[in-house]
Amino acid sequence: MTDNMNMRRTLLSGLVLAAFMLSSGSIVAQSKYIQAVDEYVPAPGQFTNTMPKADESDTPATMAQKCTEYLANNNRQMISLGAYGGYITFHFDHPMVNVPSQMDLLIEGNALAGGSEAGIVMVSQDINANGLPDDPWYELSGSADVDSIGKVVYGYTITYSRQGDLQDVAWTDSQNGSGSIPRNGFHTQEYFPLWLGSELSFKGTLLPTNALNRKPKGNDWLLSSLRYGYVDNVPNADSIGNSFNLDWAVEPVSRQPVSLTHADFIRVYTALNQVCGWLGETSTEVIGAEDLHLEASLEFASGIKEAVQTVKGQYFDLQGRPVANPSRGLYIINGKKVFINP
Ligand SMILES: [Ca+2]
Ligand SMILES: [Ca+2]
Ligand SMILES: [Ca+2]
Repeated sequence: MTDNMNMRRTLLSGLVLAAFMLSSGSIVAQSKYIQAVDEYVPAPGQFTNTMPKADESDTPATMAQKCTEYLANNNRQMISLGAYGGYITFHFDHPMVNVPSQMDLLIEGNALAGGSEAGIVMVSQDINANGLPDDPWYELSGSADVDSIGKVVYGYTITYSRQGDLQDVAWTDSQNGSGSIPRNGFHTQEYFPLWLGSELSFKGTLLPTNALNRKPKGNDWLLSSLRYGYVDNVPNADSIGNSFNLDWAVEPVSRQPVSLTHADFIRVYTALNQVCGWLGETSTEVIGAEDLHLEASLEFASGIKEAVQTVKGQYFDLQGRPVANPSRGLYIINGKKVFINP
């Protein structure tokens, strides 16, 4: 297939931030690093309320802003997602294109060898073109899907309940399990996220526990790395081990593969529910992310923009998809936004 045909196929199937393009007039994308954090919803944990620092006066908006300051422009300050389910959502200053058969995204954590605190990556497209991560999400399938068949729980849910100030945090889950995130002597602050009330639920994929205490009478924990496809799973020096491919996208529960031209939003969540003695709960950490092919992403975005703005007489929806017979709503034609009321 020629490059032109590839581009044409991309144009026809592509979903883009049309509103962003129209308002900016041209694609101004300068950075391969995170532009901003949209959401930070950590689970309880020994680093929660300290990475970043939080108190009762914080809100989802102030916490997202703090996380943006930590991660944007490759600032590389560490964010902890807490125990199972805790997540962060971020975006680049452009749609991140899926280059077929190539890794698209690098996400770095703080894993040491033998210290995997695996987190799962989710991706989403801004289908409703409102600039918010309120659209369907897909997971990037990692090696547990093929290496641990029958041991991964899909559609797992957990609920954490704050028991009072400075108490262990209790949890129950969809497997009839219960337990707690225990306090320890190293971290004396409240472990339940202070700006998020007293009950928190998360849903996702639960990986099989990876921790082994090599000295049962002492405390010598090995948290084995998975083979590929997880954040905070291998040291950052292993760039391939910290890279992700949009080709791996699947429906979160059915695991049906999904073909994505690009992603507008990226989410990472802690995918293990385990506590390891003095190490405490397993929590994924994130220090940054990078679009591995900025040039291709920009080419993708400007190709769509050109079609939307220069193809005459064709209606496009707000995601840049050509529409033959528009029903009632907002469309773009001849480079202008119009309201159609047939
Ligand atoms: Ca790819
Ligand atoms: Ca949206
Ligand atoms: Ca970690």
